[in-house]
Amino acid sequence: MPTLKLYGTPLSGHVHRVTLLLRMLNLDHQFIEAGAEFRQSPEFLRLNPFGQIPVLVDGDVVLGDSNAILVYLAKTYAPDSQWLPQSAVDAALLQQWLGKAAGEIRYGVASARLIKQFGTPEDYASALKVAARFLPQLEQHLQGRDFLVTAQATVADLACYTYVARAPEGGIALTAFPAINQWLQRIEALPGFIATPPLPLPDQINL
Ligand SMILES: N[C@@H](CCC(=O)N[C@@H](CS)C(=O)NCC(=O)O)C(=O)O
Repeated sequence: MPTLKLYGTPLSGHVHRVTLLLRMLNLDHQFIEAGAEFRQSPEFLRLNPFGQIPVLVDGDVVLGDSNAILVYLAKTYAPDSQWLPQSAVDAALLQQWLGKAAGEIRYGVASARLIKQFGTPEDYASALKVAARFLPQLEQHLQGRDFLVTAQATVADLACYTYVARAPEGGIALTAFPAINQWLQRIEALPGFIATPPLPLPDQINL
């Protein structure tokens, strides 16, 4: 098997979801640090013209986009496993949650963390508004469920995990969401789980 290469940074939630699946599938890989400057280099832009991490290199296959990489890894290295359910309905629901990861989660809790921790020029009020609508919806969905799509963790859970778990690093408290907290703990108990390095917590807002 060719050595898998993952370009990323340890603090990126998009990269972290891929790291989680690689570890949970026991796939050896080389982690290549790709900071902001390198991401603009011709060498990196040849790998991903969007200039974003993560990028996965698997032999001749070069893929950007964290959710696309999760699907590729599960289909290639764990077909017929819990990670990518096959029924039409479950596969569709999984796509729905990957969409939430790239939509409401990216522009809500993840945006708040980018602003508070890295000074990214995004709109904090808008991030809070998106999070304030989405987190109660997620809480309601998780009431009476262990995971987002099926009774076991899928790539959708990994895609949605990191930025929700790290919402307090963006100043958004999770204390009012018991079902979300239990879901986070279930993911943290999966074999191979590793956390992102913790960042200092700013003052917390209860949504
Ligand atoms: N949709 C992409 C988003 C990835 C993303 O936003 N990555 C950030 C780091 S967390 C990045 O590379 N930002 C640099 C940029 O957008 O120029 C994915 O899921 O991989």
